[in-house]
Amino acid sequence: MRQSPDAGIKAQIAQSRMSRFLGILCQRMIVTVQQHILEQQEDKFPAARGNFSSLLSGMTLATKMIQAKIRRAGLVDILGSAGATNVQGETQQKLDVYANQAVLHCLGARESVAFLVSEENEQPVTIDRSAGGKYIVVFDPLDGSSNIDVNVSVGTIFSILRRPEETPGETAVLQAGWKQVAAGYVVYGSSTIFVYTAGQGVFGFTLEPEIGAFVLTFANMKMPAQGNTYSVNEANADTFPESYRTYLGHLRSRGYGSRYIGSLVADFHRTLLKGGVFLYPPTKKNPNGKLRLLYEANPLAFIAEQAGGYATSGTTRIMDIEPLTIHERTPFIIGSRTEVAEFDRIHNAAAANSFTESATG
Ligand code: AHM
Ligand code: MG
Repeated sequence: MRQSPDAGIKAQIAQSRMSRFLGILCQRMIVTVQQHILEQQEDKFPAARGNFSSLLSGMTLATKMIQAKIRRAGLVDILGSAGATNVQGETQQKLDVYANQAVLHCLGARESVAFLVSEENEQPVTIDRSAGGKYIVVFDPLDGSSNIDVNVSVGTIFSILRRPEETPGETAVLQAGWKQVAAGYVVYGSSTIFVYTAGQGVFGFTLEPEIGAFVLTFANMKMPAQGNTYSVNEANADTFPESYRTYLGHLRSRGYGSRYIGSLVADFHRTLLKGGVFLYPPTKKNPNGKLRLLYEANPLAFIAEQAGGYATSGTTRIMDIEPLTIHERTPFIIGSRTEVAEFDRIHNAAAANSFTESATG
Protein backbone atom coordinates (compact mmCIF):
# COMPACT_ATOMS: atom_id res chain seq x y z
CA MET A 1 0.00 0.00 0.00
CA ARG A 2 1.26 3.51 -0.89
CA GLN A 3 1.84 5.89 2.00
CA SER A 4 0.27 9.37 1.76
CA PRO A 5 2.92 12.19 1.52
CA ASP A 6 1.76 13.40 4.97
CA ALA A 7 2.30 10.01 6.53
CA GLY A 8 5.75 9.83 4.93
CA ILE A 9 6.75 13.21 6.39
CA LYS A 10 5.38 12.23 9.80
CA ALA A 11 7.35 8.98 9.72
CA GLN A 12 10.54 10.87 8.84
CA ILE A 13 9.98 13.35 11.68
CA ALA A 14 9.35 10.51 14.13
CA GLN A 15 12.51 8.72 12.95
CA SER A 16 14.63 11.83 13.27
CA ARG A 17 13.23 12.52 16.76
CA MET A 18 13.99 8.95 17.77
CA SER A 19 17.57 9.14 16.54
CA ARG A 20 18.07 12.47 18.33
CA PHE A 21 16.61 10.89 21.48
CA LEU A 22 18.97 7.92 21.15
CA GLY A 23 21.83 10.38 20.58
CA ILE A 24 20.99 12.13 23.83
CA LEU A 25 20.75 8.77 25.59
CA CYS A 26 24.19 7.78 24.32
CA GLN A 27 25.80 11.06 25.34
CA ARG A 28 24.78 10.62 28.95
CA MET A 29 22.60 8.25 30.86
CA ILE A 30 19.46 10.24 31.49
CA VAL A 31 17.06 9.58 34.33
CA THR A 32 13.46 10.55 33.69
CA VAL A 33 11.11 11.59 36.45
CA GLN A 34 9.12 8.37 35.96
CA GLN A 35 12.23 6.21 36.39
CA HIS A 36 13.25 8.20 39.42
CA ILE A 37 9.88 7.88 41.13
CA LEU A 38 9.78 4.14 40.45
CA GLU A 39 13.31 3.66 41.81
CA GLN A 40 12.50 5.67 44.93
CA GLN A 41 9.33 3.69 45.38
CA GLU A 42 11.15 0.35 45.02
CA ASP A 43 13.87 1.42 47.48
CA LYS A 44 11.70 3.00 50.13
CA PHE A 45 8.31 1.33 49.73
CA PRO A 46 8.98 -2.16 48.32
CA ALA A 47 5.38 -3.22 49.08
CA ALA A 48 3.89 -0.31 47.10
CA ARG A 49 1.73 -1.31 44.17
CA GLY A 50 2.53 1.58 41.86
CA ASN A 51 -0.43 3.79 42.88
CA PHE A 52 1.81 6.57 44.02
CA SER A 53 4.01 6.59 40.93
CA SER A 54 0.95 6.47 38.68
CA LEU A 55 -0.43 9.46 40.55
CA LEU A 56 2.77 11.46 40.13
CA SER A 57 2.93 10.57 36.48
CA GLY A 58 -0.63 11.95 36.13
CA MET A 59 0.70 15.18 37.61
CA THR A 60 3.65 15.33 35.21
CA LEU A 61 1.33 14.67 32.27
CA ALA A 62 -0.96 17.54 33.33
CA THR A 63 1.97 19.93 33.71
CA LYS A 64 3.28 18.97 30.26
CA MET A 65 -0.14 19.82 28.83
CA ILE A 66 -0.15 23.13 30.71
CA GLN A 67 3.37 24.05 29.59
CA ALA A 68 2.49 23.26 25.96
CA LYS A 69 -0.45 25.65 26.20
CA ILE A 70 1.64 28.33 27.91
CA ARG A 71 4.32 28.10 25.22
CA ARG A 72 1.62 28.83 22.62
CA ALA A 73 0.05 31.71 24.59
CA GLY A 74 -0.26 34.69 22.28
CA LEU A 75 -0.46 32.42 19.23
CA VAL A 76 -3.81 30.97 20.19
CA ASP A 77 -6.67 32.73 21.95
CA ILE A 78 -5.71 31.72 25.47
CA LEU A 79 -4.41 34.94 27.02
CA GLY A 80 -6.59 37.20 29.13
CA SER A 81 -9.56 36.80 31.36
CA ALA A 82 -12.15 34.03 31.05
CA GLY A 83 -14.78 36.45 32.40
CA ALA A 84 -15.43 34.63 35.70
CA THR A 85 -14.05 34.88 39.23
CA ASN A 86 -12.73 31.98 41.30
CA VAL A 87 -13.48 31.11 44.93
CA GLN A 88 -10.95 33.69 46.09
CA GLY A 89 -12.86 36.42 44.24
CA GLU A 90 -9.99 36.71 41.73
CA THR A 91 -10.52 37.02 38.00
CA GLN A 92 -9.98 33.65 36.30
CA GLN A 93 -7.61 33.79 33.35
CA LYS A 94 -8.35 31.47 30.45
CA LEU A 95 -5.15 29.61 31.23
CA ASP A 96 -6.24 29.18 34.87
CA VAL A 97 -9.34 27.41 33.63
CA TYR A 98 -7.39 25.23 31.19
CA ALA A 99 -4.73 24.35 33.80
CA ASN A 100 -7.39 23.40 36.34
CA GLN A 101 -9.16 21.15 33.84
CA ALA A 102 -5.88 19.53 32.80
CA VAL A 103 -5.03 18.55 36.39
CA LEU A 104 -8.59 17.43 37.19
CA HIS A 105 -8.66 15.35 34.02
CA CYS A 106 -5.23 13.72 34.42
CA LEU A 107 -5.60 12.96 38.12
CA GLY A 108 -9.29 12.15 38.08
CA ALA A 109 -8.48 9.17 35.88
CA ARG A 110 -6.08 7.65 38.46
CA GLU A 111 -7.63 4.88 40.56
CA SER A 112 -5.81 5.93 43.70
CA VAL A 113 -7.27 9.45 43.95
CA ALA A 114 -10.24 10.07 46.27
CA PHE A 115 -10.38 13.88 46.40
CA LEU A 116 -8.96 16.70 44.34
CA VAL A 117 -8.82 20.13 45.93
CA SER A 118 -8.03 23.07 43.69
CA GLU A 119 -7.54 26.76 44.28
CA GLU A 120 -10.13 27.22 41.54
CA ASN A 121 -12.94 25.08 43.03
CA GLU A 122 -14.81 26.08 46.16
CA GLN A 123 -15.48 22.49 47.22
CA PRO A 124 -13.18 19.46 46.84
CA VAL A 125 -13.89 17.46 43.72
CA THR A 126 -14.89 14.03 44.97
CA ILE A 127 -13.97 11.13 42.76
CA ASP A 128 -16.34 8.25 43.22
CA ARG A 129 -14.15 5.26 44.01
CA SER A 130 -16.07 2.20 45.08
CA ALA A 131 -12.77 0.58 46.09
CA GLY A 132 -11.80 3.77 48.00
CA GLY A 133 -8.98 5.98 46.68
CA LYS A 134 -5.91 6.13 48.89
CA TYR A 135 -4.79 9.69 48.14
CA ILE A 136 -5.93 13.30 48.23
CA VAL A 137 -4.25 15.84 45.95
CA VAL A 138 -4.47 19.56 46.69
CA PHE A 139 -3.14 21.96 44.08
CA ASP A 140 -2.87 25.42 42.66
CA PRO A 141 -3.09 24.73 38.92
CA LEU A 142 -1.60 28.01 37.70
CA ASP A 143 0.05 30.08 40.37
CA GLY A 144 0.91 33.68 39.53
CA SER A 145 -1.46 33.67 36.56
CA SER A 146 -1.89 37.44 36.64
CA ASN A 147 1.65 37.46 35.20
CA ILE A 148 0.85 35.33 32.19
CA ASP A 149 -0.13 38.15 29.81
CA VAL A 150 3.27 39.81 30.29
CA ASN A 151 5.33 36.67 29.69
CA VAL A 152 6.54 36.25 33.26
CA SER A 153 7.14 32.80 34.82
CA VAL A 154 4.16 31.03 36.38
CA GLY A 155 3.83 27.64 38.05
CA THR A 156 1.77 24.72 39.32
CA ILE A 157 1.99 23.62 42.96
CA PHE A 158 0.70 20.34 44.45
CA SER A 159 0.59 18.41 47.68
CA ILE A 160 -0.32 14.75 48.15
CA LEU A 161 -1.95 13.49 51.34
CA ARG A 162 -3.04 10.03 52.38
CA ARG A 163 -6.79 9.70 52.82
CA PRO A 164 -7.33 8.81 56.49
CA GLU A 165 -9.67 5.82 56.68
CA GLU A 166 -11.39 6.87 59.88
CA THR A 167 -12.20 10.44 58.73
CA PRO A 168 -15.36 10.73 56.66
CA GLY A 169 -15.97 13.05 53.72
CA GLU A 170 -14.21 16.26 52.98
CA THR A 171 -12.81 16.80 56.47
CA ALA A 172 -10.24 14.19 55.37
CA VAL A 173 -8.60 17.00 53.40
CA LEU A 174 -7.95 19.14 56.48
CA GLN A 175 -4.55 17.74 57.48
CA ALA A 176 -1.44 19.43 58.83
CA GLY A 177 1.45 19.75 56.39
CA TRP A 178 3.68 17.28 58.24
CA LYS A 179 1.34 14.55 57.01
CA GLN A 180 2.13 15.24 53.34
CA VAL A 181 3.30 12.15 51.44
CA ALA A 182 4.79 14.20 48.63
CA ALA A 183 4.77 17.73 47.30
CA GLY A 184 6.09 19.50 44.27
CA TYR A 185 5.85 22.32 41.81
CA VAL A 186 6.53 23.09 38.20
CA VAL A 187 7.96 26.44 37.16
CA TYR A 188 7.17 27.42 33.58
CA GLY A 189 10.14 29.71 33.05
CA SER A 190 12.95 29.96 30.54
CA SER A 191 12.78 26.18 30.81
CA THR A 192 10.12 24.02 32.43
CA ILE A 193 11.32 22.52 35.70
CA PHE A 194 9.57 19.96 37.91
CA VAL A 195 10.72 19.81 41.54
CA TYR A 196 9.37 17.27 44.02
CA THR A 197 9.95 15.59 47.33
CA ALA A 198 8.51 12.38 48.70
CA GLY A 199 10.27 12.93 52.01
CA GLN A 200 13.62 11.52 50.85
CA GLY A 201 15.26 14.71 49.58
CA VAL A 202 14.39 17.15 46.83
CA PHE A 203 14.89 16.39 43.13
CA GLY A 204 14.55 18.66 40.11
CA PHE A 205 13.88 17.66 36.49
CA THR A 206 14.04 19.79 33.37
CA LEU A 207 11.67 19.16 30.49
CA GLU A 208 13.71 18.01 27.50
CA PRO A 209 11.56 19.37 24.66
CA GLU A 210 13.05 17.04 22.04
CA ILE A 211 11.76 13.95 23.79
CA GLY A 212 8.95 15.40 25.90
CA ALA A 213 10.31 13.96 29.16
CA PHE A 214 11.38 15.53 32.43
CA VAL A 215 15.02 14.50 32.98
CA LEU A 216 16.92 14.67 36.26
CA THR A 217 19.02 17.85 36.37
CA PHE A 218 19.13 18.66 40.10
CA ALA A 219 19.85 15.66 42.34
CA ASN A 220 19.33 16.02 46.07
CA MET A 221 18.84 19.78 46.06
CA LYS A 222 20.01 21.77 49.08
CA MET A 223 19.05 25.33 49.88
CA PRO A 224 22.10 27.42 50.88
CA ALA A 225 22.16 28.00 54.65
CA GLN A 226 22.25 31.73 53.95
CA GLY A 227 21.64 33.96 50.92
CA ASN A 228 21.86 37.65 50.11
CA THR A 229 18.37 38.63 48.92
CA TYR A 230 14.90 39.02 50.37
CA SER A 231 11.69 38.74 48.38
CA VAL A 232 8.53 40.60 49.40
CA ASN A 233 5.97 42.97 47.88
CA GLU A 234 7.46 46.09 49.44
CA ALA A 235 4.62 48.29 48.17
CA ASN A 236 2.61 46.87 51.08
CA ALA A 237 5.30 47.65 53.68
CA ASP A 238 3.38 50.51 55.32
CA THR A 239 0.75 48.02 56.45
CA PHE A 240 3.13 45.20 57.54
CA PRO A 241 3.32 44.60 61.32
CA GLU A 242 6.19 46.58 62.85
CA SER A 243 8.38 43.50 63.43
CA TYR A 244 8.39 42.70 59.69
CA ARG A 245 9.50 46.23 58.87
CA THR A 246 12.25 46.00 61.51
CA TYR A 247 13.38 42.68 60.02
CA LEU A 248 13.53 44.03 56.46
CA GLY A 249 15.48 47.10 57.68
CA HIS A 250 17.88 44.73 59.45
CA LEU A 251 18.46 42.78 56.22
CA ARG A 252 19.03 46.00 54.25
CA SER A 253 21.54 47.22 56.84
CA ARG A 254 23.44 43.97 56.21
CA GLY A 255 23.63 44.60 52.47
CA TYR A 256 20.80 42.33 51.29
CA GLY A 257 19.35 43.01 47.84
CA SER A 258 15.69 42.70 46.85
CA ARG A 259 14.17 40.35 44.25
CA TYR A 260 10.41 40.03 43.71
CA ILE A 261 8.75 38.46 40.69
CA GLY A 262 5.21 38.23 42.07
CA SER A 263 4.91 34.56 41.06
CA LEU A 264 5.31 32.47 44.20
CA VAL A 265 6.75 29.45 42.41
CA ALA A 266 9.37 31.53 40.60
CA ASP A 267 10.27 33.49 43.73
CA PHE A 268 10.52 30.26 45.71
CA HIS A 269 12.56 28.47 43.04
CA ARG A 270 15.15 31.24 43.13
CA THR A 271 15.20 31.10 46.94
CA LEU A 272 15.69 27.32 46.83
CA LEU A 273 18.67 27.63 44.49
CA LYS A 274 20.29 30.81 45.82
CA GLY A 275 19.11 31.04 49.43
CA GLY A 276 17.65 34.10 51.17
CA VAL A 277 14.08 34.61 52.28
CA PHE A 278 10.61 35.03 50.74
CA LEU A 279 7.84 36.66 52.78
CA TYR A 280 4.16 37.34 52.34
CA PRO A 281 3.31 39.11 55.62
CA PRO A 282 -0.07 40.09 57.04
CA THR A 283 -1.22 43.33 55.40
CA LYS A 284 -4.15 45.66 55.86
CA LYS A 285 -5.84 44.11 52.82
CA ASN A 286 -4.97 40.51 53.81
CA PRO A 287 -4.65 40.35 57.63
CA ASN A 288 -3.77 36.62 57.42
CA GLY A 289 -1.43 37.06 54.50
CA LYS A 290 -2.47 36.29 50.94
CA LEU A 291 -1.10 32.81 50.35
CA ARG A 292 -3.07 29.64 50.91
CA LEU A 293 -1.96 27.09 53.50
CA LEU A 294 -2.94 23.79 51.89
CA TYR A 295 -1.76 24.22 48.31
CA GLU A 296 0.80 27.04 48.43
CA ALA A 297 2.49 27.22 51.85
CA ASN A 298 2.47 23.53 52.88
CA PRO A 299 3.99 22.01 49.72
CA LEU A 300 6.71 24.64 49.51
CA ALA A 301 7.42 24.30 53.24
CA PHE A 302 7.85 20.52 52.81
CA ILE A 303 10.30 21.07 49.95
CA ALA A 304 12.16 23.82 51.84
CA GLU A 305 12.60 21.64 54.93
CA GLN A 306 13.71 18.66 52.86
CA ALA A 307 16.32 20.94 51.26
CA GLY A 308 17.56 22.23 54.64
CA GLY A 309 15.47 25.43 54.80
CA TYR A 310 12.51 26.34 56.97
CA ALA A 311 9.04 27.94 56.81
CA THR A 312 6.98 29.67 59.46
CA SER A 313 3.78 31.69 59.75
CA GLY A 314 5.53 34.03 62.17
CA THR A 315 4.20 32.13 65.18
CA THR A 316 4.09 28.48 64.08
CA ARG A 317 6.05 26.12 61.85
CA ILE A 318 3.96 26.07 58.66
CA MET A 319 3.73 22.27 58.59
CA ASP A 320 2.36 22.17 62.16
CA ILE A 321 -0.68 24.36 61.43
CA GLU A 322 -3.97 22.43 61.73
CA PRO A 323 -6.12 23.74 58.87
CA LEU A 324 -9.72 24.65 59.59
CA THR A 325 -10.86 25.35 56.03
CA ILE A 326 -9.53 24.25 52.66
CA HIS A 327 -8.84 27.73 51.28
CA GLU A 328 -7.45 29.32 54.45
CA ARG A 329 -4.56 31.75 54.20
CA THR A 330 -1.46 32.14 56.30
CA PRO A 331 1.35 34.64 56.66
CA PHE A 332 4.34 32.95 55.06
CA ILE A 333 8.07 33.29 55.70
CA ILE A 334 10.21 30.72 53.91
CA GLY A 335 13.86 30.38 53.05
CA SER A 336 17.34 29.67 54.33
CA ARG A 337 17.77 28.61 57.96
CA THR A 338 19.83 31.71 58.82
CA GLU A 339 17.35 34.27 57.49
CA VAL A 340 14.27 32.53 58.93
CA ALA A 341 15.98 32.16 62.34
CA GLU A 342 16.83 35.88 62.24
CA PHE A 343 13.19 36.64 61.42
CA ASP A 344 12.08 34.56 64.43
CA ARG A 345 14.51 36.36 66.71
CA ILE A 346 13.29 39.83 65.70
CA HIS A 347 9.62 38.85 65.57
CA ASN A 348 9.68 37.10 68.97
CA ALA A 349 11.54 40.01 70.58
CA ALA A 350 8.86 42.40 69.27
CA ALA A 351 6.10 40.11 70.60
CA ALA A 352 7.82 39.87 74.02
CA ASN A 353 8.16 43.68 74.13
CA SER A 354 4.54 44.32 73.35
CA PHE A 355 3.56 41.71 75.99
CA THR A 356 5.72 43.46 78.62
CA GLU A 357 4.33 46.86 77.63
CA SER A 358 0.72 45.68 77.88
CA ALA A 359 1.43 43.88 81.21
CA THR A 360 3.08 46.94 82.78
CA GLY A 361 1.09 49.62 80.97
P1 AHM B 1 -2.59 33.33 42.57
O1 AHM B 1 -2.50 31.95 43.12
O2 AHM B 1 -4.00 33.80 42.46
O3 AHM B 1 -1.83 33.54 41.32
O4 AHM B 1 -2.00 34.37 43.69
C1 AHM B 1 -0.84 34.07 44.34
C2 AHM B 1 0.27 34.96 43.84
C3 AHM B 1 1.60 34.37 44.17
O5 AHM B 1 2.10 33.69 43.06
C4 AHM B 1 2.45 35.56 44.50
O6 AHM B 1 3.46 35.25 45.43
C5 AHM B 1 1.47 36.54 45.05
O7 AHM B 1 0.20 36.17 44.54
C6 AHM B 1 1.76 37.94 44.66
O8 AHM B 1 0.86 38.79 45.28
P2 AHM B 1 1.03 40.38 45.23
O9 AHM B 1 0.65 40.79 43.85
O10 AHM B 1 0.07 40.88 46.27
O11 AHM B 1 2.45 40.70 45.58
MG1 MG C 1 -1.35 30.68 43.75
